[in-house]
Amino acid sequence: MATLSPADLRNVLLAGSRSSGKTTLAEALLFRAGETSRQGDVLAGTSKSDAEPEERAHHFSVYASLLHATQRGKRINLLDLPGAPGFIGQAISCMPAAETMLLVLDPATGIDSTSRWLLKIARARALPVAVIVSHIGEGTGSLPAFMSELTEALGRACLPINLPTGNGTGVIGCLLNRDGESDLGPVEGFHTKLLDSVVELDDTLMERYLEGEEPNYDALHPPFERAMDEGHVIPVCFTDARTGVGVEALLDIIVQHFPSPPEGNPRPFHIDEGGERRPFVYESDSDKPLLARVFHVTSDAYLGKICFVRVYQGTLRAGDKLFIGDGGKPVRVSHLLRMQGLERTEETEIGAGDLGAIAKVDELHMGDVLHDDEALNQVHAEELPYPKPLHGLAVVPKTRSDEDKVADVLARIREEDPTFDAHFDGATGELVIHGLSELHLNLVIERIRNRGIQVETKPPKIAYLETLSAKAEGHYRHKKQSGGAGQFGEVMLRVEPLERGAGFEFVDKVVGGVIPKGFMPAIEKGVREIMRQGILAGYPIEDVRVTIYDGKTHAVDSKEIAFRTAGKFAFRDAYLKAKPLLLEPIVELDVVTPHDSVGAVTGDLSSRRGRVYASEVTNAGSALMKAQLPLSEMSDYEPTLKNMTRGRGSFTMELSHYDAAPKQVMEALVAEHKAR
Ligand SMILES: Nc1nc2c(ncn2[C@@H]2O[C@H](COP(=O)(O)OP(=O)(O)OP(=O)(O)O)[C@@H](O)[C@H]2O)c(=O)[nH]1
Ligand SMILES: [Mg+2]
Repeated sequence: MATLSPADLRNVLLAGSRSSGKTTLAEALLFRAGETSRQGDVLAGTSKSDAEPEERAHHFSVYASLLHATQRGKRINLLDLPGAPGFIGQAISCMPAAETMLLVLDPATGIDSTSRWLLKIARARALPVAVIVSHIGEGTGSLPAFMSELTEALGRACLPINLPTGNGTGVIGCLLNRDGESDLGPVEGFHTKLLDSVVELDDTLMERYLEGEEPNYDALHPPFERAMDEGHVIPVCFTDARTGVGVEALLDIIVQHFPSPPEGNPRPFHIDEGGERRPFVYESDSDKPLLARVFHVTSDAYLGKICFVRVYQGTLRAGDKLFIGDGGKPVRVSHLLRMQGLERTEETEIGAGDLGAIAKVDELHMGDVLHDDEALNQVHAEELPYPKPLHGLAVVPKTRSDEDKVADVLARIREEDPTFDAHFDGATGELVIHGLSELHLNLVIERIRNRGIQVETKPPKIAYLETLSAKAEGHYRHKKQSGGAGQFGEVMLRVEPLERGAGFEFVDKVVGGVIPKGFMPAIEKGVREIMRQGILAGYPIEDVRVTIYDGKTHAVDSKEIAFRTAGKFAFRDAYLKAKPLLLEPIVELDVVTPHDSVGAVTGDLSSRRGRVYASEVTNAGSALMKAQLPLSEMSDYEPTLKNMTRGRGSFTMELSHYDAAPKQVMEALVAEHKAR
């Protein structure tokens, strides 16, 4: 496929809440652009992007898919993202690959908590947004109310660029056209509002416009595109992906009006030099040194690891030897792919501004920066705001061989998904996985089982922490001097609480060499070991300063193992005197519900030890509530919320902080630990 100039490319994300119509819209865009001969369908299992077994089984997206279509000689790269809140990690990792986020909204759902979360992240990263209102074929009677909800949520920058007509059987443009009637009223009013906003960014254009001159496309494009970059205009388009209404128009709008790679806000990179950090601005130019970044990772039975990359600057060529970050040794990139869902074609090169994939390079990982010039060794991409995985599940493989295979699959999923974690919990002997939601974890389990591996799961274990709330001293003498080589080590230490989140500090205050420096690492190792295991209830101990202030050594029998043991038990001695506490994770909850459910939702939250600290009702009748509550009280929240709100409530949650657990909770956990 031809390498296009960066100005002829458009990279867009299809984001939004579950079932808002992203995948169906992607199929419609591909079909209308002549890329496919039949429009695929999610329910029939024929869509290009929901092609993985788990997606075919459930009829919704689980993995981000990269697709492309050509319209008017320009290539649109589409990233179709899954909408369930548990998969938001993929939207976050794909954001740096695109110039525009198309937020697809079904008016029947309104602007739920996932959409609000996506908007917040996009805004914080200066990623321009356009709103696609889907499902207009189902009638446009409710659209005026929806439009006011939209303005309330996104601000006055939200302005239609086209409008539905004939009760959603057509669309009519309102940027370059002022005539006609739409389902939302005369086109002229919308045209004037949009133009008033756009010309504000160009003084000369503004003057001529005020004198009555209608600007043409060439005059309007630069300020329009800038208005999108600055968030001054958030264009709204109307579509129905089932009937095809507005789809062709959307293809045109994307290529004619939305930012190309050189026009869009540059995605943030920085360069670290001589201890200083300054922004690094790339140029969307295929002849410059290469700068690319991995934004998504998948695997394939035949090709192994596939890394999706965005080329920001320069050209990625098959056969090139490239540097990964400042990793030193270059790696050879032999296979470049252009993706159409799971279908792929080999490419010889991917130019600046374009998206593609690299196969079979094991050294490449999610988020890696690739380049071909040692001068770019210190260029780093900005950190992405991934939420912490909070839902836990213990996985029990059936047989020894399942155990090995599970470890393999989990390692692969960890590579692909920054919001997934898997680790072996030494304290409980359990293999524990963590993800963003129950659905997120269920799909991981399904993926394991789809590979013929047998596993059982156990209820989630909450990630409690232990800490202490007072200063105390501890002492332990480890002595084994009967028969054979002896062991001796004696440690006196002090423990004291540190601020929440401070972690661990280890201080050596021993004077006079009563414990030689060489044994300090062994003592620290012993302390860390027992802190990892926990003492009170088997959870890791955090936020503690440990000061070693005295001890004794034996000229012959003192060795590392003896001090490790002494350190461990001296810590235990001190810890039990230092008023230990259990800390529980508290989450920040954003709930969107119809306003008449506020009472029920609040009541339910307080029965879960929750505190609602903000509640606001929008003109459209939705209530936006903010609450904090212990993560342990969140089980079954999703079905309960759906029940209380006739299916309309939605929520997102993120870890807020850790707080001391109430006495009853602590006692129950201590008892549970003793019984194990
Ligand atoms: N009538 C109508 N139905 C639509 C439209 N868009 C999507 N649908 C239907 O809505 C359902 C969900 O559509 P999807 O395209 O899978 O939604 P999605 O946004 O990709 O969903 P997730 O991948 O779970 O986030 C399917 O049954 C579609 O056929 C539309 O514009 N009009
Ligand atoms: Mg989808």
